[in-house]
Amino acid sequence: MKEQKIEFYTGSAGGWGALNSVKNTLLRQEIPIKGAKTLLSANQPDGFDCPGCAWPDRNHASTFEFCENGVKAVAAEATARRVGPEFFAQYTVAELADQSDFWLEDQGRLTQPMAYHAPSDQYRPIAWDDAFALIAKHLRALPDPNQAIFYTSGRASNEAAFLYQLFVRQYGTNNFPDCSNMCHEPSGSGMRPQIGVGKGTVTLQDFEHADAIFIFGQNPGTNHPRMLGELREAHKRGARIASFNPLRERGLERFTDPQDKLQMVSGGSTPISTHYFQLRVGGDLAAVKGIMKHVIEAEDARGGVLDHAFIAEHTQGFEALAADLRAESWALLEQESGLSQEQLRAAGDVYLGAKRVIACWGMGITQHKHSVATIQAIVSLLMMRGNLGREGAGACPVRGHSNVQGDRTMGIWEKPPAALLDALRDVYGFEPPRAPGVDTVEAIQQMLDGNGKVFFALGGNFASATPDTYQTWKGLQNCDLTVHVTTKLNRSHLVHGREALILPCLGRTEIDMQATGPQGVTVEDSMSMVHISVGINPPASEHLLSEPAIVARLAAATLAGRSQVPWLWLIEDYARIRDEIEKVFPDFRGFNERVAVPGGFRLRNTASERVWNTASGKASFYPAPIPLDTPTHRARERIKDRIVFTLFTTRSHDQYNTTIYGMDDRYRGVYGQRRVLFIHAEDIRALGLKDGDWVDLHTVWSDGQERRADRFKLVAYDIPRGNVGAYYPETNPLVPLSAVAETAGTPTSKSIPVLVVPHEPAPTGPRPDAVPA
Ligand SMILES: Nc1nc2c(c(=O)[nH]1)N[C@H]1C(S)=C(S)[C@@H](COP(=O)(O)OP(=O)(O)OC[C@H]3O[C@@H](n4cnc5c(=O)[nH]c(N)nc54)[C@H](O)[C@@H]3O)O[C@H]1N2
Ligand SMILES: Nc1nc2c(c(=O)[nH]1)N[C@H]1C(S)=C(S)[C@@H](COP(=O)(O)OP(=O)(O)OC[C@H]3O[C@@H](n4cnc5c(=O)[nH]c(N)nc54)[C@H](O)[C@@H]3O)O[C@H]1N2
Ligand SMILES: [Mo]
Repeated sequence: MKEQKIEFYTGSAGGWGALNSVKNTLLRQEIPIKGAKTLLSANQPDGFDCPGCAWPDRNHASTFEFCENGVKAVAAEATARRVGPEFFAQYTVAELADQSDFWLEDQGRLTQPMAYHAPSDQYRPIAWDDAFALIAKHLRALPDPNQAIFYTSGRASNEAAFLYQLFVRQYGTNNFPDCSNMCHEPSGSGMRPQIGVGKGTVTLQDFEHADAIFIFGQNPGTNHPRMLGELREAHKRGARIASFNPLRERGLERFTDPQDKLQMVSGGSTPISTHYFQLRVGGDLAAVKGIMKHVIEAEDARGGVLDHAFIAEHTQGFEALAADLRAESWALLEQESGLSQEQLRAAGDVYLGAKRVIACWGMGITQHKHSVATIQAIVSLLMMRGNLGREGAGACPVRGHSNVQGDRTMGIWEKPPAALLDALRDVYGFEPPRAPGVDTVEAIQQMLDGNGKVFFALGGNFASATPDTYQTWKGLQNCDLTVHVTTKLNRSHLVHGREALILPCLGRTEIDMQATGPQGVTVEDSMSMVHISVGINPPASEHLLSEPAIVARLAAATLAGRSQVPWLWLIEDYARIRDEIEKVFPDFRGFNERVAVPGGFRLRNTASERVWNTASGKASFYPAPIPLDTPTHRARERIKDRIVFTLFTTRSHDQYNTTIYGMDDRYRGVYGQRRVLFIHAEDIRALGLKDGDWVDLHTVWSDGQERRADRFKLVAYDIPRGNVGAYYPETNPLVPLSAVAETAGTPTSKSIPVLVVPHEPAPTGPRPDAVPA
């Protein structure tokens, strides 16, 4: 086992550390150096879209953009290791369930469809047609199609997602929980009523013109490394970059571009942030209000600060916002943000000093009770000076999964817009279900209630990614059938229904051969660019099917006699699927021709044209009171004699969501381990403990249920007092199902009230952790 240590990281993000890590990744996945060809094809016009993050490509037709974590994502898929029937014959499912998430994924690529065999508690091979027949039998037997649940993770291509939503709606339900429900749902929920689109308004070119870039609750050095290139260029141009984060993330401080030869040999690096605001967890709404209050006060004092023309022509609600800001107390803003009035005014001056401002945000904003209000405040801030719908300015929610935005565009949505349902009716001649379906948290509740009978997942790792882990597991185990379309073994395959299937699919890096030849799929990045992705590697096994083929064959088996859609003909040539997409979505007119251009095309974004698709035809300012009733506030009201901490859960540098690549978190100085708790040194003392002590975490919640996660090592860290941080998914058992963002339903994974107690072995009950250290 690797040495466990905590060692403060003094280098910049990127640099030789990144190159070394790539070398080790290739070795570990047993990818020969010629496998480097795979890496060089990522994000190339004739290659595949990187399955890592959704950050757009600088120039799709130029040289390879180096990205350490992109390499890890590609290598994880291109690994030489295999999990076939011989593997499954060696273990019972109970034995596999004793392994860590890291071990499970590390075994390699799945090669054949497998079915759960209860008498032996093992997975055994099954023929594809038999698998489809089994699912069809279950689905057709349900008295109500709403008893089936169809999850999606954001790697599915547009083509797969389009067929999937068409199939499921023809089958009869809108039950489409997806990873987006746990991710950027609040961005859409906040922006749609406010500015008429649920997506970011900027393009990569806007980053070349911005004078100031605000980054709220996002860790690009780990999760969107290619964004650092943009930030570095902006910094060199003299743009100001203001970061808001409870941790001083290395990637937001300094960066060495591994492609910059001079920096690499000279040991140089470029600073990223010009201003760093280390606010309190959940304090962003108060911080943004403080910045806005400074702007209003500047306007009231000297005038000429606001963009009055924009406000008059394009918006409504400004006076109410201004009145709310004037009345707000600095003391409250300071207390709730954890920043001083001076700091908030300094941030306000960065905003006022810039003609063009971009605001970016990530999970540090979306995973709170008041996330929707926070996002609307960020957009209001932009609008005060007309920083929306013009060059170099706008809103930039930085998406996670590489096609999560495209999946939503294609209709993977439990609350489908009427226009989509009308179009499906008109094009395909059936009446789609109109009632909304369940989101991710509601889906778990439905399974727990015994009313979710069939659970089908197009990708992802539902059992590990969702909140309230043991509740989720109970829900899944309550199902008659669970099915996972997947590339690698994960926890979700081991926490299964009475019957269960694992259906292995092609990854994006692989050649997808269909009747008319090799196929490409399309994806949409975080800035609404749609482009083609073509795999170059031979498939990991001859038995794999593509995701579109799996969906089409399942639809054909399930809807036999009920559907006019020529499912099997469509998958012979994916251009035919794109023709169907074009029939349903007007924005995709000329889809096949437009996507054939290297780099693809940008989908229309009305807000970036200052056209407001809202009820009022205008963009709205929304005044937002500072919430004083968050779960932490309430827990502190109840428990006065102990410290109630606010826990946020986050990603290490060596993971992709629930996929753990390794045990290091280099930029935060953590090596060889994951069960650590970042905590202020004074808080450790206040608890009567020492740095390095082992502790357990107990959620403070009021439903009488015990939620704990055990055995975390205290790491004294530069973090605000009263806040603690730890990695996801180890901490998911702590997130109550009922802790969700207002109006968006997103689990509040960045603010859980917890007690930190000295470690004691759990008396009974389930294993305390899904991922043993
Ligand atoms: N390599 C890699 N790339 C990825 C992923 C991955 O796991 N690995 N995941 C992908 C996915 S699906 C997503 S959604 C994105 C996620 O990318 P990010 O949005 O960067 O997600 P996190 O790592 O969860 O946390 C973001 C940051 O929020 C900060 N934070 C925590 N609480 C608060 C708060 O209250 N306020 C503020 N201002 N900051 C806070 C944390 O310190 C951390 O720096 O990345 C995508 N890309
Ligand atoms: N506590 C806490 N919980 C969180 C978060 C958090 O910050 N804190 N973040 C949330 C966020 S932002 C997200 S997006 C979700 C992620 O939730 P999911 O998207 O469900 O989870 P992933 O870990 O990304 O899924 C990984 C699995 O996808 C499968 N896979 C990989 N590539 C492919 C492919 O090409 N096709 C198919 N069919 N399968 C593939 C592999 O089997 C792998 O095991 O987790 C959420 N949960
Ligand atoms: Mo995400």
